[in-house]
Amino acid sequence: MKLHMHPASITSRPVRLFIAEKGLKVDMVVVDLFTGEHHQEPYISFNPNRLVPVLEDGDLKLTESISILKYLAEKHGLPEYAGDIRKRAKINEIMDWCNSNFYRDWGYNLAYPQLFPHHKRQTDEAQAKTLEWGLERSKFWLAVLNDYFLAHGKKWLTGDDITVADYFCGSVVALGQMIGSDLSKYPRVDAWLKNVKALKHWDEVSAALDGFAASVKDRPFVKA
Ligand SMILES: N[C@@H](CCC(=O)N[C@@H](CS)C(=O)NCC(=O)O)C(=O)O
Repeated sequence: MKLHMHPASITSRPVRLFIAEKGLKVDMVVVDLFTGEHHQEPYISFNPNRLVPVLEDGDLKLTESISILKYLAEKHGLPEYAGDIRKRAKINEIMDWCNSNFYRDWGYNLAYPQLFPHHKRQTDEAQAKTLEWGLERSKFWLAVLNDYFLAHGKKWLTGDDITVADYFCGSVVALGQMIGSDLSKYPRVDAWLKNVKALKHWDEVSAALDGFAASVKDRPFVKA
């Protein structure tokens, strides 16, 4: 198996972390996002989305980090994507929530327009309005995560056991650190994220992202 990824990619991180934590045998292939390798052949024929990660397992090719996480867990019979349909339904629910509701505002309307030139809006006014919207909606979603999904007071998102949902959502929520967000106003989110970050391979898998965060830490970000 091969994972086409970049070490500073938010959506590659949960897959790389899962592979490392579970000791899976997957070869890493770096796609250099900084030189635009993903916008050139042969990559654009390989993945017309021009995004990472992509998993290759023989003639199976999978885009989408969530699909990859679930496939890896199922292929190896791992409990992180459990067999019971009710438990699985809750894992699916929080991953869908995180990828659609939360990430859209937290990543694409708040963090990314400030971090990446190709996400920046074309006028100052459009940029300011996007960030204002992204900030308000992100605060709303963080409160939902804190007061609803994590109201059970357990260690992981769906209960006492870690699942692929913690891997995916943990990486997405941790993106806030790039713009200096302070999650202490959301104590259950803060405590849960600390559990994710305490995973043995978190630091090593996050090294490139931490380096990027350090390089932008003095910028004046709009942040939650
Ligand atoms: N929904 C996709 C999103 C993948 C994605 O956005 N990848 C980013 C890295 S985090 C990327 O490849 N960006 C390249 C670019 O924006 O040019 C997934 O979860 O795998």
